[in-house]
Amino acid sequence: MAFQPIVDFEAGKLFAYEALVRGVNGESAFSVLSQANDENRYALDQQCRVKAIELGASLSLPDTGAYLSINFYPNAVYEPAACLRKTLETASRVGFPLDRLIFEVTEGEKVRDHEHLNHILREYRAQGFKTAIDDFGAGYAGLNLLAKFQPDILKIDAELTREIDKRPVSQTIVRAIQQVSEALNIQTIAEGIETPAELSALRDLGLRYFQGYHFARPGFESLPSCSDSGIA
Ligand code: G
Ligand code: MN
Repeated sequence: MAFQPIVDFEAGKLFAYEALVRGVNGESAFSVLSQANDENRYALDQQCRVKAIELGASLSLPDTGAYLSINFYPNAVYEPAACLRKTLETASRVGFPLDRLIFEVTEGEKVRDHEHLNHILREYRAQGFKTAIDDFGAGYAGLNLLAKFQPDILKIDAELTREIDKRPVSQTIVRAIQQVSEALNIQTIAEGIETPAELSALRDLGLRYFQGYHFARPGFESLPSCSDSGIA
């Protein structure tokens, strides 16, 4: 597992660390996940969560004041309550506070059944976890999913933030996403920030939370700091 910071730029503090699965030789999440099939995807998804929470606890992540954000694959979740049992057991075994967990659902995988995803997100919320829609603007779930379920957090896809300082159309779209989110009381995180110019353009659009190489690359089995960017 690698961990990448998400910063609260307004408060000058770390907001969360996203746990990202890595191969034994540092292969990307995409490479690891594409080796799973319909039979073992559920077990892999479970194992990733267990590992993220165990490692987060052993790196004293809760002491940083940041949340731990875990990705999950909706098609790997059969029955959310049963699926969460192992997560809850792990958190309790290693002493990881449950109110410090965020679950991100990625739209990258075609969501076969919106009702199923809606059901999962509602169950996670009922358990007191924060919920996030990942890669918003890419993939399949987009506005239809948002109309059905309003998560705590929307993560705006890196494709939309890439060189946003030079792209008036992206600015218009992100401005609109920000307005919708504010009206729905949803926090937004801009993903994939690589340059000061992107950060500055997004700050002008009212964004507060950021993730990307500009702040820190994912740290393999470590919690990178963002002190170079003035983040405590
Ligand atoms: O789909 P999701 O947003 O969870 O994917 C996160 C992936 O994006 C991670 O594998 C991470 O290494 C990568 N990533 C994070 N920040 C940046 C960035 O600023 N630029 C690029 N190119 N990739 C990034
Ligand atoms: Mn993610």
